[in-house]
Amino acid sequence: MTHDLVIIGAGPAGMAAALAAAKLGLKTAVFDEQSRPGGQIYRNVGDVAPQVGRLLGSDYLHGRPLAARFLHAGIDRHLATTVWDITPDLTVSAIAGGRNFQLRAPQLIVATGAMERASPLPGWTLPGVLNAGAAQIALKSSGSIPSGRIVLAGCGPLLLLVACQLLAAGADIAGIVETAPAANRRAALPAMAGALLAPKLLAKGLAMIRRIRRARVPWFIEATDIAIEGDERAEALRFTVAGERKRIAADIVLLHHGVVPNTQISRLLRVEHAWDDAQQAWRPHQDVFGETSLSGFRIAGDGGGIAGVLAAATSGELAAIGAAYALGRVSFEERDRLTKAPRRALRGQLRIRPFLDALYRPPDWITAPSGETIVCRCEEVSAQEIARMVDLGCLGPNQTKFFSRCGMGPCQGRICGLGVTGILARELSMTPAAVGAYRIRSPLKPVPLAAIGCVPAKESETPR
Ligand SMILES: Cc1cc2nc3c(=O)[nH]c(=O)nc-3n(C[C@H](O)C(O)[C@H](O)COP(=O)(O)OP(=O)(O)OC[C@H]3O[C@@H](n4cnc5c(N)ncnc54)[C@H](O)[C@@H]3O)c2cc1C
Repeated sequence: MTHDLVIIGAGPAGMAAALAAAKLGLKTAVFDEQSRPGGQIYRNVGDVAPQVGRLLGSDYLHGRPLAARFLHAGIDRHLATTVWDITPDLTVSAIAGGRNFQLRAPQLIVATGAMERASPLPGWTLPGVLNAGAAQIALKSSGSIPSGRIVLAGCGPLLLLVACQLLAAGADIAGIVETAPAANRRAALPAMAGALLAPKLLAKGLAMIRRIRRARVPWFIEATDIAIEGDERAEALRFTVAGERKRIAADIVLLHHGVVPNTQISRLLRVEHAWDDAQQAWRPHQDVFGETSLSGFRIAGDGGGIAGVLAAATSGELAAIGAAYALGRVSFEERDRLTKAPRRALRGQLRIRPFLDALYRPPDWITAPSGETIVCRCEEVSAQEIARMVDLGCLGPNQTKFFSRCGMGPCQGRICGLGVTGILARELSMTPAAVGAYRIRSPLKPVPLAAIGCVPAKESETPR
């Protein structure tokens, strides 16, 4: 084997893991499908135009030194490289520039982060409707903002952050429609004490609220019955607030209902997962060094549970220390000495989480949609069709594939998976944990047949 460690993902978790591994003398290869390091939060941070960097804010620019250190640490990087398969012996198959190659190391850290939860509601498949994160990606990657009147709808800190960043970029925001139910605030109260121990994060939240208020953007809370109107494309957002029907004309609707761990790889490798009720998502079982139920396979960052950027970097560091210990490069005592500070830091970084999870818990009509709303976008399967499958004897998400091809499109169930579990759990009066999740198979991402038809036999063929 040519490497000690393979890391997938060059976001804060993957970069921190790679830097810690390099410091401990591990020969590490890092893969990321983006052409630059940074992940979601620090996307393009090393190359962003100064004025765009300024409007994205100090939290974004905070990633610049990390990305620069990563690029100059002599780490074997494979950017613009998509991982599409991993076998239980930790052989990673990836594709770059149309060429497929494989690499295997005794330790693997998967730091593939989070993805936005789908927002299946009437009209969400119309042109002009995007995830809020997609608008942020365009801003970070090319400094561009959607043209026309924009309405943001959903819940979560990222919704407000994107609103502030778009306002700073001069976008025309016609309204913000929050969907977090009133009960969330009551549920979040007991977690307030933990949040008060994270005053900087609370202050950032309050600053975003002040920024939006100053801009006098029409702002609605506790909205229900949301639907996007339009024939050929989005024309308006309709919703109900305090029993009153409302409508905001819009050219672009940005939806967001929080982020959830990207568990495609951990599902592919069949490691144990648990249903996290607070985050309404699955998370893989891990020890403090990120190790899963498959020996040598570790997860770092938001892919192991949503905890934010600082915790992502800390968990990357811990996973690298765990890998070095497993490889015999550090002693038991050394490992414990090295992990004291990051473990303490991680406890602090997680304090605000219960408060945020309770305050921004998505409404039931998003986690378990109903009616004619499309849930599986790839195969165009509606919520009521999925519910009907229960009457036909369908007991779990994998059976929905046979009944309707639901989850079998190019996204491999990434978008619809949680919604299908939610609908089945409601219809069967079972918990999501009992209903289960899609069984994920490779390829994780669409790959050209021509590329995988010529898998190189030797690791030496790995492109540098
Ligand atoms: C769209 C979006 C925008 C976000 N914006 C913010 C923000 O502005 N501020 C904030 O505080 N939090 C933001 N978050 C939350 C955020 O993801 C983090 O807390 C933080 O980036 C997590 O770091 P990470 O290293 O775990 O994962 P990420 O930063 O997501 O990094 C994961 C990396 O893995 C790579 N990857 C994934 N799958 C593969 C594959 N198959 N092959 C190769 N590479 C792969 C990705 O390209 C990515 O670079 C955002 C989340 C999303 C989904």
